[in-house]
Order: sequence, then C-alpha cells, then structure tokens
Amino acid sequence: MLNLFISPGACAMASHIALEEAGAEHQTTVIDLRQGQQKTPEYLAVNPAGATPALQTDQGVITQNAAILAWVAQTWPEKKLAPVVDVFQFARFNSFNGFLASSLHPALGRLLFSRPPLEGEAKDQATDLALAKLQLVEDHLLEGPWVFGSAYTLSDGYLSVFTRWARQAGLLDSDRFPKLSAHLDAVQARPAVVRMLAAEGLSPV
Ligand SMILES: N[C@@H](CCC(=O)N[C@@H](CS)C(=O)NCC(=O)O)C(=O)O
Repeated sequence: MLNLFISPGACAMASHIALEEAGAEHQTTVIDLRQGQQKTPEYLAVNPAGATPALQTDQGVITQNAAILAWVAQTWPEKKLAPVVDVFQFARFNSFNGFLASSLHPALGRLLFSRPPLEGEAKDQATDLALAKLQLVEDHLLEGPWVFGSAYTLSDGYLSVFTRWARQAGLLDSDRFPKLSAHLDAVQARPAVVRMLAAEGLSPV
C-alpha cells in the first residue's frame, strides 16, 4: 500500500490532499520535524534529503510535492486532477507547482519557520518578500475561482498549504488578498481536504 510520510500541518499536506482527492488507498507515517525525526538514519534511508513528504510506492520512493502531484494525477487520470492529456496545459500545471516549490514556499518558510526566529530588519524584509509572492499569485497566477479557472486541480490543494500558513500568521488580509482568501475557504470546504485535515489532527483556519 502507498505510504506517505507527513509532518502534520507542513507542506506534505499537498500530497496528502492529492491522495485523498484521488481516492487512493494509502497510509501515512508521521515524521515529527520538531523532534528531528527527519534526520534519523531510518528516515534518511527513505529520503536522504531529510524532508517530508516522501511517498513509498511499489516502484520506489517519490519525493517533492510537485512530483508526487504529477504522479497522482497521471496515475488516476479519470479523476481529472490535472490536465494530463494536453501537453501544454500539463506544462502549465507543473510550472505553477514549480513556482510554489521554488518561490512561495521558501519565502514563507524563511519568514515563519527560521530558527532562531527572524527579528528586526531581516524579519521586515522577509515579510515584504512573502507578501510580494502572495501578491503575484493574487494578481496574476490565480485565475479564479481555481488556479486554472473553472477546473479544480491538485495545484489548488498545494496553494492552500501556503495560504493556510499565511492566514495563521495574520498575513492573508482579505481586503488585500480577496481571491486568495476565497480560494482557501473553497479548498478547505472540499471533502478530500476535510478528510486530510482530520487525519492530520488539524482544523480549518
Ligand atoms: N520542495 C520540497 C520541500 C520539502 C520541505 O522542505 N519540507 C519541509 C516541511 S514543509 C521539511 O521536511 N523540512 C525538514 C526540516 O525542516 O529539517 C517539497 O515540496 O516536497
């Protein structure tokens, strides 16, 4: 059976949502990042990068949310979780997920999870950068109501990881980010996301 290594509330929620949306039979294994379990020899044997998510499949391990999302969408094409048949549209799906992984996630992650916490000018600069990335999504990348218009895709669940963090940190002002705020509410109302949150012991924000 598929085994997804997760850290409740962390970015592996994107892959967890994907498995729930696909209706894929799976189990989860919790890696406690605060306890440093991602650096144990047992987990490094699964993912030498020492990060979650990692998905164990019959063929081996897949790491990186963007790769897991593409794999899920292509494995269950009948669920229409991404435009897997249209090569150009699938490239756009991967492009958006690449932006989340390489741009929005690092910007928010540095601001919210740096240890020791950022202070002073460094915190101000990190806040400005994170807000600018969110503004880019609000103004240009999120077509609405879903990322790619009328069709929900796994990019929507992935984006919600970061808008969830932003809302928890008081950064997702609904006047400044009306589309992102409505988007997060809509994602959190999906049955698959309700199931994911319950499984991770979390509540909507
Ligand atoms: N680009 C990677 C990022 C993975 C990542 O950085 N995961 C974080 C949790 S959100 C982690 O496990 N960090 C390990 C650590 O903090 O030591 C992905 O999307 O899978």
